Amino acid sequence: MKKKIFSGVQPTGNLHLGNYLGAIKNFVELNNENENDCIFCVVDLHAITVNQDPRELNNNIRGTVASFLASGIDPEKSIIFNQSQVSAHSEAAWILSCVARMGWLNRMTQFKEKAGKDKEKASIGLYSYPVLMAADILLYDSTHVPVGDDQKQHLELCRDIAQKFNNDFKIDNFFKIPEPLIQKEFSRIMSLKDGSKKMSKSEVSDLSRINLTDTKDQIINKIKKAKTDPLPMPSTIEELNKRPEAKNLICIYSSLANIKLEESIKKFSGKNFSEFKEILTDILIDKIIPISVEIRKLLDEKNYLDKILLEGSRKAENIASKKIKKIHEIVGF
Ligand code: AQP
Repeated sequence: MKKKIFSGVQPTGNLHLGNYLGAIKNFVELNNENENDCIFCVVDLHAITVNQDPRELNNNIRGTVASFLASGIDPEKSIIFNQSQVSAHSEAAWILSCVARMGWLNRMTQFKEKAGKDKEKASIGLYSYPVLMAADILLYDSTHVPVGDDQKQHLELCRDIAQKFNNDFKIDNFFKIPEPLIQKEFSRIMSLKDGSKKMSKSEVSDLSRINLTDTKDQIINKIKKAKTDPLPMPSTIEELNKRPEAKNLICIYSSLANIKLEESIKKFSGKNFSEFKEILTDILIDKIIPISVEIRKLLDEKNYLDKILLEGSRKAENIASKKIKKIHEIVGF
């Protein structure tokens, strides 16, 4: 069956190794399978759910496109565009927010984490973000959504919204019920400074993440400073599961080397972290530096990046405007 793939990335800063291993690596594989229709969206409407400097946001939109291209997404095969340029996203989000239930949204753990203790001061957009995400996916009749593990709950909500809309308006199968595509292993890369926290663009310390734009020296320095523990490298999965920082670094190695976790454990069992860190640094340099060099090159080609976004948004608009028209008819506008 032909897969219709949709996924989004927020232009909230430099893309990092977590975005790459959790999502973009998967996007590239799907883009390379010829039978798929892929749409990769720079979700700028999502980005403004927290404060953004307008000029930085503008640069980050191009930066995200540059990261897509440098990682291997081919704009001839996939649609690449930014969400704000296709108005159907905002419109569908409003209609779906009248279908989604407060109780469903109240369960979303990402809102609780991002809003923190000061929930009252969080934007309404941050709270209703998963409804906009559902609109993004459903407008394109997406069948599969490649995401990192942190988005699993939002995908479940999207499925619930689609089902409720189909039931409320008695139209079987109007919205396709999308399947998440979450990698079985290595779907959540953690901070280099704290193995219990997700690697994230918005984390203040740059030492917590490897950015896709990092230089060789930055990668060497960050891995040297990455948190470990005083014991030698673990020998079993059980042992690994009790040591979050060691686990994260071995997962990063396994994912980059495309090998099973068990194989990596066997390879490094009983070794010192310093020896392992050297090998990890080498593979990171090998895989990330070509991407980093290409991103820098593309960032100098603003017109080219803008042209890709413009062409992508025309193609996306063409699909989304038809779906939103049908939604209008169904709800009685
Ligand atoms: N640490 C991670 N490990 C695995 N996958 C991850 N993703 C993000 N962080 C990790 C996946 O990358 C895709 C794009 O994510 P996003 O930028 O749209 O939003 P996010 O999940 O909120 O990412 P950040 O880095 O944490 O951004 P900020 O700090 O701005 O909130 C998604 O598929 C996500 O699962």
